[in-house]
Amino acid sequence: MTTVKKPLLACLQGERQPIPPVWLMRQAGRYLPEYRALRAEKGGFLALVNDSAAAAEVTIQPIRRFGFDGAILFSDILMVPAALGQDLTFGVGEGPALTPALVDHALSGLLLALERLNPVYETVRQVAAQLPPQTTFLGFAGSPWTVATYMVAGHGSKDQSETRRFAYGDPAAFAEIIGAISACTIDYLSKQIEAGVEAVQLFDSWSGSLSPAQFERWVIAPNAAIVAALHARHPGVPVIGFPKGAGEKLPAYARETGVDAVGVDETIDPEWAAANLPNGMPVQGNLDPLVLIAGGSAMAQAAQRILDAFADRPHIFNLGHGILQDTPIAHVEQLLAYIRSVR
Ligand code: 1CP
Repeated sequence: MTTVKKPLLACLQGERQPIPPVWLMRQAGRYLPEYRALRAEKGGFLALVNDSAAAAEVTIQPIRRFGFDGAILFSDILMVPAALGQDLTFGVGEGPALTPALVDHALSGLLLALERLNPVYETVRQVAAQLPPQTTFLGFAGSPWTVATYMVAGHGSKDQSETRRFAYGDPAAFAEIIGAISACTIDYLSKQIEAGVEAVQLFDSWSGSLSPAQFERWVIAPNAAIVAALHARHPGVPVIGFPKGAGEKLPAYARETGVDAVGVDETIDPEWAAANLPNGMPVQGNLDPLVLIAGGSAMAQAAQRILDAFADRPHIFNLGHGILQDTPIAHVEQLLAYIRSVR
């Protein structure tokens, strides 16, 4: 049997690739007409996530269209709160709602519903059976702090102030929430790996709102615990950490959590990241999703700057945050052609 090389997986394992492997955060989603059609047919986002055959199809759609080096499981970071016993809904034109919100309801009052994650593992098995052999399959979960911001407030927010206040006001109760999310996340990611994903990413979308001491306690410490548990159970399976908004705290995050690779958002200068992240550590990022919408020479220049800055280490080309809904498909094609042709 010949084994096919997977450039993204090799890069995550520390081998620099001559052409950086590429995938885009939120690459399965609303900028794709084939996604919108299937979502309408299934009657909404959660119906899509819970229908494993449809979720597998959505995971593969961007691979079929663009040939990205990585496929990311189609699910959501809020499946963990659902498994911990909150009811999850997405109202039309609104963000997610989780009830009861933990700002006024004890964690101990929730009834665990881990079976709500079973359709996700079935999606993983179906995708793993269908992906092209050179494509790396990525699982994911939210990091405890980011997931907690939704569980405590019951909804998304711009500055996470309800959850930050809760964490200062009752750190013992908040530590229990973080502990419960962490335990569930370890189990969830382990089962994704057992079902067939080859690497996992921890999304910490709201880590940028924390003070340095709170960042140490609610971002670095729980992520370190999750990474250690995953490495013990699944040696060799890379973990990507993406602490969006971490800014100058990024090098400490990279050193102290034990992640194998670090995601860099678009607010960070790639040359600063290259100079300040541990030598040889794989980095992922960090094109501004808005310059992908602009396209043309602005996009090519921004992409080149990132390619140059990370030329000496393992680099996975990605956006600095999720792809936006109004991104022209032609610009995604041009970006891929550019990355794969330069040098
Ligand atoms: O079709 C739709 O209307 C649903 C939009 C949507 C999609 C496509 C949601 C609701 N979730 C997802 C899928 C999703 N979410 C993926 C699958 C892979 C992919 O799309 O390629 C992933 C990795 C996520 C991760 C996620 N969900 C994050 C972390 C990453 C990030 O963008 O910061 C967060 C914060 C969420 C919560 C969430 N889910 C959905 C929405 C609208 C939100 C954000 C709510 C808010 O802004 O607070």
